[in-house]
Amino acid sequence: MTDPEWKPTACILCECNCGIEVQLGGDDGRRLVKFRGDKRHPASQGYACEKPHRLDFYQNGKDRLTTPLRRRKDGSFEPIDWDTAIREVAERLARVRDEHGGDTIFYYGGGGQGNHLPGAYATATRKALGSRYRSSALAQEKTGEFWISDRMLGSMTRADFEHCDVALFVGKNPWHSHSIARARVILKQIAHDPKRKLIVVDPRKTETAALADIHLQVRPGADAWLVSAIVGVLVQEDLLDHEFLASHATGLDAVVGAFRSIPVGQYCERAGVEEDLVREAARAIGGAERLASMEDLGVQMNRHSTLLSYLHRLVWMLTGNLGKKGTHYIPTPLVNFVYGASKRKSPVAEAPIVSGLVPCNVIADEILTDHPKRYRAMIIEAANPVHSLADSKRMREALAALDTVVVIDVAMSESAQCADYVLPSASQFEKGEATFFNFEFPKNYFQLRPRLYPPPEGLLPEAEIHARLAEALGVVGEEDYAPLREAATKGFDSYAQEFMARVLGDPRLSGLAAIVLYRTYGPTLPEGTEEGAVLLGLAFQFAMENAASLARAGFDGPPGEAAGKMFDAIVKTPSGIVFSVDEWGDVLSRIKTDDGKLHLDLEDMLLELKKLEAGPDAAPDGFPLVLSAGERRSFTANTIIRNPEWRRRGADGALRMSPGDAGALGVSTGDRVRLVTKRDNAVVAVEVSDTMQAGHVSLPNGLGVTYPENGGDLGGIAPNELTATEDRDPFVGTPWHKSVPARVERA
Ligand SMILES: Nc1nc2c(c(=O)[nH]1)N[C@H]1C(S)=C(S)[C@@H](COP(=O)(O)OP(=O)(O)OC[C@H]3O[C@@H](n4cnc5c(=O)[nH]c(N)nc54)[C@H](O)[C@@H]3O)O[C@H]1N2
Ligand SMILES: Nc1nc2c(c(=O)[nH]1)N[C@H]1C(S)=C(S)[C@@H](COP(=O)(O)OP(=O)(O)OC[C@H]3O[C@@H](n4cnc5c(=O)[nH]c(N)nc54)[C@H](O)[C@@H]3O)O[C@H]1N2
Ligand code: SF4
Ligand SMILES: [Mo]
Repeated sequence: MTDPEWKPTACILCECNCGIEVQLGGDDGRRLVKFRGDKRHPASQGYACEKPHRLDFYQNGKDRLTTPLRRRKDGSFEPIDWDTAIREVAERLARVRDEHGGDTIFYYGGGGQGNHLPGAYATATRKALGSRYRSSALAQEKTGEFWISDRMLGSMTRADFEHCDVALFVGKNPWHSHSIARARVILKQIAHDPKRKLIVVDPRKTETAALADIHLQVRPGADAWLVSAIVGVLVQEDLLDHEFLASHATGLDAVVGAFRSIPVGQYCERAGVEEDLVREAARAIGGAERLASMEDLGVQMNRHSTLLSYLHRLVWMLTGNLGKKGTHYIPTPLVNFVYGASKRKSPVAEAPIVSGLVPCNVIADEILTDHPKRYRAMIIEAANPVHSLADSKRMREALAALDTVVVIDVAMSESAQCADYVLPSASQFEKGEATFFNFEFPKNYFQLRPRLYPPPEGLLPEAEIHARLAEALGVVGEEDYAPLREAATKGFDSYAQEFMARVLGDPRLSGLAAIVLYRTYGPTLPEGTEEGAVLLGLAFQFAMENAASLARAGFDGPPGEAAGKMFDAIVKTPSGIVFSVDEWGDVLSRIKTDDGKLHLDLEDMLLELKKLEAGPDAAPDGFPLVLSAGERRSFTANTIIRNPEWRRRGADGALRMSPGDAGALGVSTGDRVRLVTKRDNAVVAVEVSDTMQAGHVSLPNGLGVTYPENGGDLGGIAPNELTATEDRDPFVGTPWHKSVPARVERA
């Protein structure tokens, strides 16, 4: 029977987290049976793509974990009860800390596309253990962008595609991957308006490229020549916004000097795109009143990725596209997790730490060594690094070399299969949950989704898991909680006062604030939102830093009061609230460099630019093709849904190949081929597609995961069985997954 009540929640399959409403049904009332976009959600406004209709495959997957597990000596797992699990995990991690130092306990993950509260609670466990190094998926995609952004303007930026007249996407296919709210609606609006232009840089004729006015079908891996040619045209044809640059930027002369002599024609040829088309695109960009642009994995997981983040920023900075409606802006997220490089380096590889994250590609190197500072234990939470990081085999080997691996997940992921202890968490529909991927402008929003129903017996939300771990580690307990619980009964004001004095004012407790909030304020919150308690601390911080934005959203008063009002609205508004209202005029004053100006001339990047003169490397012997390992398609969502049947289309996870390359090999759609890289090889079905250019093959992301009862057919192959950790960016270590040298043989 289906319950006709529509319950608000969110889709968890990509970072947009569109608000949706669901009806529950099935024998136990726990199946997600009907879906619609939630019109009350401030960002998605009723929009949803085809994927949330299949969310029951996540919620009721056959590989959901049901109890804590401990690895036996023979490698198999045995169920244990929670008390045993928490006690033993705490003891083993405490022993590693005492013998080798807390900084040898590495933390990976903290949240996927829809769940960022685990990472917030894990701060307490990490504090209790003295764990200092951590990473997440962001350190294999976004850290180059963060680092460059931080140096050029001291902040992150996003773009207002809804109001732009020229939209530029570089290595990004928003039709499928979204990343901007209501992507398909906005793309169609731009495409169908003759006064607006859509420019796409992608080696494939993607769904987005098919809508474009100008498709720059770059040779895979050759974007650096293409984007420098675009900047070259902007400089050489003087399409710069001199007035804007004179008041808001420094370093223009060095940049103009570097690009004045770029051989545009030669660079276009190297990029495989006609010079006339590149000039047309550059003129459209230079002439735009309002340009909005975005780069993503096509360049961020590719050769020259950090240089490309720099070149891409030059494109819109030189043309003055910041701080006006329809251009770029500096958002006010609830949590700012985008910042630059720290002075500290990773302990073994001495790799740069950007935004607090160790580059994913060095993690295995930091374990598989006899260096005294090597990591000895790892906590993996809401992430699947054995599948998602370069070189899965090496990652497995690294996990096997550790003293203790603890995985906190909902399903028996590839990473959980390598754990010593697996701690099963409530799913994202069985607890209060939220993400911090909110960067809208001028109105920014936040949604705390209440759970749809309690978790089954045996599963705990991460907030509870971390509270129990910290308590078992002996760093916090009833005596700390009691006065705060008492204050909570007297209302918000007295709680806030007591919290400031006892927790924030006490160095022993301040690092444990998340779980103190959960234990003492959580119980006062509306049913099903208890895990939102940590947001109270974040609301305080936001109120201290962004009082004006908060007040414009209706939450005014001194910081404590404004934060209290905002938090109250969050826990009582299940479809999400607008918590920050900005003005376009504020954007330029948010540039946080030392002199408040855009820094255009990054010396190391201009040196990198110079190196392009030598031209692209030749393909290595025996690998004539370029493999993009990890394309977003209609039914892919990282490894969030593991049952291959969830995919309505593309169930076999085929390798896309151009008709010419397929013809030369004598294969057609459905045939199986052997895909070979220097690291390994695998057999996969082929899809011959005229969206592909000759020499380029492409595999979907997130496939080839184990699933019970599928007869061993994983539905596609796991891309990182074929990738290597050393193929990475020289600056921030992001992988080159989009241009892996490869060859294809008949199977
Ligand atoms: N359906 C779906 N949506 C998702 C996800 C998902 O798993 N499934 N994942 C989410 C996540 S975690 C992320 S980070 C985003 C990523 O979103 P995108 O970056 O848009 O995703 P991809 O398809 O990996 O890569 C984008 C494009 O890069 C192109 N590309 C490959 N090689 C090159 C190259 O050399 N140069 C250029 N210019 N382009 C190249 C590919 O053809 C592809 O169209 O998507 C999010 N949205
Ligand atoms: N070759 C190649 N590799 C790639 C990419 C690529 O394009 N090519 N893309 C990369 C990108 S951009 C990303 S973002 C990463 C993603 O890779 P990861 O960040 O490792 O994440 P996911 O695959 O999303 O795995 C999320 C895990 O969280 C679990 N989970 C779901 N809900 C919950 C919950 O409520 N609590 C807990 N504790 N766990 C939960 C799921 O079962 C799953 O195991 O992959 C990257 N890897
Ligand atoms: S765009 Fe992303 S969050 Fe929105 S419905 Fe589609 S997969 Fe879900
Ligand atoms: Mo990602």
